[in-house]
Amino acid sequence: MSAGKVIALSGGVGGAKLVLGLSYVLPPEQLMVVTNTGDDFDHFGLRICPDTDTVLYTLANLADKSKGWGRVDETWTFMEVMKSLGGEDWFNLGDGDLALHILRTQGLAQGKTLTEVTAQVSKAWGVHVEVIPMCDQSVATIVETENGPLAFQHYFVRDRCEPVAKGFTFNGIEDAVANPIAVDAITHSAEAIIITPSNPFVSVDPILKVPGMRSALQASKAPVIAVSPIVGGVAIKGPAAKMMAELGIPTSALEVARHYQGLIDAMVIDEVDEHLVPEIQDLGVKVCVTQTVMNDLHDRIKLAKDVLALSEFMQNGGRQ
Ligand code: FO1
Repeated sequence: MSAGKVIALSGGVGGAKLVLGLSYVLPPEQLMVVTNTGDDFDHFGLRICPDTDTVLYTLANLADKSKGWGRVDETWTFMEVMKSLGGEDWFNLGDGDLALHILRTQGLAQGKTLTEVTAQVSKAWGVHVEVIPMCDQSVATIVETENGPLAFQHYFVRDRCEPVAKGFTFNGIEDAVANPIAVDAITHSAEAIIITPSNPFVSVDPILKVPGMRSALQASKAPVIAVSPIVGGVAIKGPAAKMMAELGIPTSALEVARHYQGLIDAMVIDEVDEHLVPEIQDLGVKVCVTQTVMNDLHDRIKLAKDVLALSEFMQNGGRQ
């Protein structure tokens, strides 16, 4: 494989799994992860960046593997005391995790960018893969529900994704600028762009909708490959399938391909969805069928290798 960069667009838990697999297969300088910051919010005066942190914890081997988010071996004294004081306790901030949010909030208050603070944390934790927030400006995902608009973490954590979703708004996105580090890599040094199996509507779309991002991806010579988060009509994790159903979209990998049509050159779908190959190909999208469910590290590495093999095939003229 040539030595261009593999750029992964990632949300939280699902995306981080494939990113970890990629980190085992590629030298760190060849991998860049662009993270969704639409989930970011302020809580107790602290700036929380769940998807970026999930990727950082995962790559630093500090993640709580059972939850997928937060730190391993976490303690919860802060939350217990907060609860005893009658404070808000719907969003769980572990004691160790708090240090990260405090450091970031302090750094931002001192005038550092989110990119700079993220690089500082990466360096401290020995994460050599470049983790780049999609932009440095504040973007807030709002879930339009039948009960009215909900800030993303209120919808996702507090209300457990129960309200019926009717659409999504990304507040502040029109004033945001695609991270220049990501755009430069996409434009000048990308050999593959991978849309990880994160939620297309609330994890990947914010990244794609930051002004400057989609045009950079479309202009890139590198193939854009999406991994479907929908397998056998259900989402591996999270509310993607529920959202599709509520938006009146059939819950299938074919619809994920349609969602990304015009942007992606190829798509990786699971073996159980093999029957969808002709219809996805009819959209002008090359398809690779493999096992996409990542139960353990072996699965993550295997899927990473499959995606990279597809990318190499596309670079060698397989592009439709
Ligand atoms: N997810 C939950 O389901 N419950 C929580 O209490 C929770 C706390 C939390 C704290 C820090 C952090 O970085 C992430 C956290 N998450 C929690 C995960 C996160 O909010 C979501 O997984 C993402 O925003 C969706 O990708």
